[in-house]
Amino acid sequence: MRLAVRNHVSLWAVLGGVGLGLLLIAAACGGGDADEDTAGNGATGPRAQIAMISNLQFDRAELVVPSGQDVTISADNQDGSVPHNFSIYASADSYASGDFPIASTEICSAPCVRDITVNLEPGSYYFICEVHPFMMGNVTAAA
Ligand SMILES: [Cu+2]
Repeated sequence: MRLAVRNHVSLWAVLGGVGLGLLLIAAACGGGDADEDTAGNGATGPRAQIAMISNLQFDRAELVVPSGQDVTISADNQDGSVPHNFSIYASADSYASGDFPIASTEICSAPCVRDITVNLEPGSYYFICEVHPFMMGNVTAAA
């Protein structure tokens, strides 16, 4: 099960790299409508923030996002030079059973910021750093 998750993280890291390349292209060609786009990915709409801070922890255990629309979550790794990622799963059980995440950033070493965009039905979800599975919390999607 852990192997499956690790492979998946690698896949996402690859996809993230491809995505980053596309985003850089998009940024180079983009217009001036990205005032709120701190990561340069062209996304608009609601945003949420979470940070990885010193002593291997997130800056919050609860993240609330609007449901039923695209939300861009910025994961801001501020933890020295420590690698982290940010993944959302349907539940803790879903993570534990080796399911794929709903969304996942690549693993990057601080300082780095990585965005994911999710569109969640109302409800509770689980977030975790897959490098340090003790770093976790809940995402609540609410209308
Ligand atoms: Cu971590």
